[in-house]
Amino acid sequence: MMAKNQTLGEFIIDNQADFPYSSGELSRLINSIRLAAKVVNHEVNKAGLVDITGEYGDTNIQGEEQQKLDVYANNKFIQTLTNREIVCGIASEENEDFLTIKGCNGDHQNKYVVLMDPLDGSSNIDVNVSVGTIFSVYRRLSPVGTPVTAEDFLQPGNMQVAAGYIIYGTSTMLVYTTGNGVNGFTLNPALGSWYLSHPNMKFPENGKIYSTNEGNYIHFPQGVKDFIKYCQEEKEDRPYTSRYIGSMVSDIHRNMIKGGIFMYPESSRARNGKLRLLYECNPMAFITEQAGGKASDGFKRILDIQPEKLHQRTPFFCGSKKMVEKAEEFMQR
Ligand code: AHM
Ligand code: MG
Repeated sequence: MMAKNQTLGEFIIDNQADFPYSSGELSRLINSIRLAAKVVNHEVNKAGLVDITGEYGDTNIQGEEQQKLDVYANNKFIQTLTNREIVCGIASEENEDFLTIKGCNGDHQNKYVVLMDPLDGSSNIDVNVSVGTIFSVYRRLSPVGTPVTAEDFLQPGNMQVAAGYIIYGTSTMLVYTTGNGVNGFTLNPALGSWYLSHPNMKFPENGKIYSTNEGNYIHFPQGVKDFIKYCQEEKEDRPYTSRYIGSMVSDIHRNMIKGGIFMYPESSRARNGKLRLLYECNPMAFITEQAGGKASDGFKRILDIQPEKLHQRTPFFCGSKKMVEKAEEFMQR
């Protein structure tokens, strides 16, 4: 049931029975994410006021320089998730290895692992452009009562029980799925409440926006070059519009509402592209499929890839079904 002006809290209670394992734990997990998101949102909004932005000095596992807000968001989400008796392990784009979380009795009774990119697109912070948080949730495979293992995190995306993102944009939204469609909630910052603003979100089957970093054109595989030329051709409903924020959450969020395709392909400089399968592509692919769209590496379904490493990268094509199919057609020629 979807009441008007429904808050996220009410929505979670109303829809608890739809969760794959309706023990209430997953609800509590989503609850802790919405809490951390509010705190991070508050900090992101202040970024222009206080001297919190800028390089932190540290380099993360990807060899990129971390900015202060990445670190802040990472710590905040870890802290909030750890304080609840739900999560037995967390893997983050900002940490080299996964973290093992013990319950308050020092045991390992908790059932879920969370993988996240605490602040994606953080190079956009300094210029006041939207950033996002991405999260992905799995049931552990290892026996309850034992410490988590790498296998708990290296599950294919089709095993996700929940995934979502927070977009810190002109308004702040939390969009998530538990495998039963996609719903979007907008934060009222004055009250600190999330309201159901985008029930049952769906990618239009086809679209007119393509989003990719065309500066890399020369390094793209021929299939991507040909698809881009197709998008630019004056024929039928083309040329399409090009829109690229450089903040994946925002690019995909816009495309989900308006219809479009987002691409971060492999290139002659980066054989597997840039984006991480576990922290970025799998959760966005789960949401995309739940919203009727499609997500692929150009050849096969993202959610069926068996991960081998935590920080594995993959080419990524994601968006309106027909557009992704068209891109695949060019890739596979
Ligand atoms: P990040 O995790 O270091 O922030 O990088 C991921 C971001 C995505 O949000 C975005 O789509 C992409 O990097 C942009 O990369 P590029 O500048 O190469 O186009
Ligand atoms: Mg990222």
